[in-house]
Amino acid sequence: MSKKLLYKLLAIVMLASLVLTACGSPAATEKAPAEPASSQKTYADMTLCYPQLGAESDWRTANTASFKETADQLGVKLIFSDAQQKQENQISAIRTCIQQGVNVIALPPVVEDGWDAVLTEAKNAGIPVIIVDRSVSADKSLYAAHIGSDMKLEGERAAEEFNKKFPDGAKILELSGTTGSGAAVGRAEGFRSKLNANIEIIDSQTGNFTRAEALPVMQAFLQKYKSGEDFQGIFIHNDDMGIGAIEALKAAGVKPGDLFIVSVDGTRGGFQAMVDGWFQADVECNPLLGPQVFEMALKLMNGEAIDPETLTNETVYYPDNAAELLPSRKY
Ligand code: GYE
Repeated sequence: MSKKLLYKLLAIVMLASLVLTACGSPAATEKAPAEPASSQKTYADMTLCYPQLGAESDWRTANTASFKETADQLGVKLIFSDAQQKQENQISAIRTCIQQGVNVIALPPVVEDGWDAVLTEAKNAGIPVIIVDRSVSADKSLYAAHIGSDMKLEGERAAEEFNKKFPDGAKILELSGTTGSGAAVGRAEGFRSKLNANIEIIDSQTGNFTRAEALPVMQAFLQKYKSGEDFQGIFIHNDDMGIGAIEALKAAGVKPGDLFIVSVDGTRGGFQAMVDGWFQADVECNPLLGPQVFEMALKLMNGEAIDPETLTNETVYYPDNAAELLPSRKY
C-alpha cells in the first residue's frame, strides 16, 4: 500500500469516528428515543386489592381511611373488603381479587400463620403482594415486600417505661392483642426481651384489640388481683383495649394514676387517656400507610426496584404535652 493511500484511509477512519461520536452524544441528538408512552403505567391503570382485616380499633379505622382517601386522590381503583377479624374471610377476598385480575394485592394479615397457599396462588397468577401493617410467617419468596411498624421495638419501648418507673421491681398485668397476630406476638416478645428481671408479668390475657373484649378481661383481672397490691401496672397492646380497661377500672373505684399504664398506638383516644391521667405513656404505631403502599404498588407494576422491608419511624408520647398535641393528631 502506498503512503498516500494509507493517509487517505486513516483520514477516512478518523472522520468516520468523529461523526459517530458526535451522533452518539446527547448534544447531537434531539432526545434519547422516548419509551412508548403506553409501557409506563400510571395510577389510572391501577386496581389495588385491600382485604382489610376488620374494624376493631381506631387505629384500623384510620388505616382504612388512609387507603380510601389515597386511592381517591390518586385515581386508583380500590377493591376494599372488611374481614371482621377472620382469616378465612381475608383468604376468600384475596381469591376473589385474583379472579378479578387486580394489579396488586396489599394484605394486612390478621394473624401471622396460614398464608402460604393463598400467597402461592397470587404468585402463580403473577399478582405481587405487599404485606401491610402486621407480618406473616410465610416464606419471603411468596410476597414482594412488607410495609409496617416494628412491633417488637414497640414492645421494647413499653418495657423501658416500666423499667424506668419501677427500678426496685413490680408486678404487672398484660392485656394483649389478637392471639397469633404479628402485632401481639411482636409486642409481647419485645416487651419480655427488655423488661427487667425484677418486674414480673403475673398474668396475660387477650382482649382481641377491641374495647368490648378488653372490658370483661379487665373486670376478671380485678376480681382475681387487687389493684395496687397484687399489681402496680398494666401493659396494654392498644389504645382501644386501654379505653375498655379504663371503664372496668373506673367501675372498680380505681383512680387515674393509681396504676402505671402503658399503651400502644397514639390515637386520639390514647392521648385523651394521657390527658385524663390514665396512661403514663403511649407508644406510637402509625396507621397512615396508604401513600407508601400505593407508591410501591406502582413501582411493582412498572417493574422498578423496591425495598422488601419498610419500617415506620415511630416514637413514644407522654402526658406532659399530650393536651398540646391532641388537637393536631390525625387519628
Ligand atoms: O395496634 C391495633 C389494631 O396491627 C398495628 O391492630 C395494628 C394493630 C393496632 O387493631 O390498634
